[in-house]
Amino acid sequence: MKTILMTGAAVGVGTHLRRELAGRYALRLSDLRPMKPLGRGETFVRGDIARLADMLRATKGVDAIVHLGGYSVEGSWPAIQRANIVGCYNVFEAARRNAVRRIVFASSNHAVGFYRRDQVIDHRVAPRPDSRYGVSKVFGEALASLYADKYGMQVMCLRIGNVNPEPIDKRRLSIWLSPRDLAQLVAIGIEHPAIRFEIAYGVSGNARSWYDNSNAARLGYCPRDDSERYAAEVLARERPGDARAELYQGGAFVHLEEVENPAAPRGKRKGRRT
Ligand code: 15L
Repeated sequence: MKTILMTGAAVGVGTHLRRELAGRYALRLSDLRPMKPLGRGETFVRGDIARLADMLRATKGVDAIVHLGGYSVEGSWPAIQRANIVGCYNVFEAARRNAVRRIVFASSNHAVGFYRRDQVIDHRVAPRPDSRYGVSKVFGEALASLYADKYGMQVMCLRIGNVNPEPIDKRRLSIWLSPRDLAQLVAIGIEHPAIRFEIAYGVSGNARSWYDNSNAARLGYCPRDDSERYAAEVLARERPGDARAELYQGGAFVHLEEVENPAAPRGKRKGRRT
């Protein structure tokens, strides 16, 4: 059984993915926060991605890395820089030094969030980040490309939409990714023999998608879920939003300076306007 390091495993996407991948891989979980309880087949290495020494320890002896760690919404430049620029570099560099050749990188829809909602985009479009956070994801994709070309690493960048058991609003009807479809994409990134450097959209087979996800399909992705079955219910509770957010795929990231951060302590989660 392959051993997979999952960074940023303690919250959000990591929580869903642990459940979906249980029994299929031995999971080495890593996070800043302590994690308990662990499931069968899981081990934990506490580590800060902003410290190379921690990442050298965490990546030693694994078969592949699923890099979810970092700052997961728009935030201040120091926060983004530390977690998503320095942190991302450390994960790739530690992998190289420890001869780990496979990485699935959690990029984001916000790398291309300034495309309009009336456009359908594929994996070849130029990046149009909607935030400092989006810029950091473009940086991660560029780093993946460098490490693939220069060091022969095999990297799948998933421009993840929104992972949730159900889509939560109108925008997410277009970018929803169910946990089991997420797991399918990650498994492709870990297993597919022909991956060098790939970009794919991390979305389910949503009828309202803004993406031409043909690169994922080429690699064998066959989504099992479509947000449409939730559409009537989601649209019934939708309230009109900011006009800028409505126009662009990135939603509120195009105009907020800080976006509600689910990982922040309670009472400190709210977004801040420009
Ligand atoms: C993301 O990239 C974030 O990590 C996540 O927290 C959501 O905000 C998501 O995008 C989204 O666009 O819904």
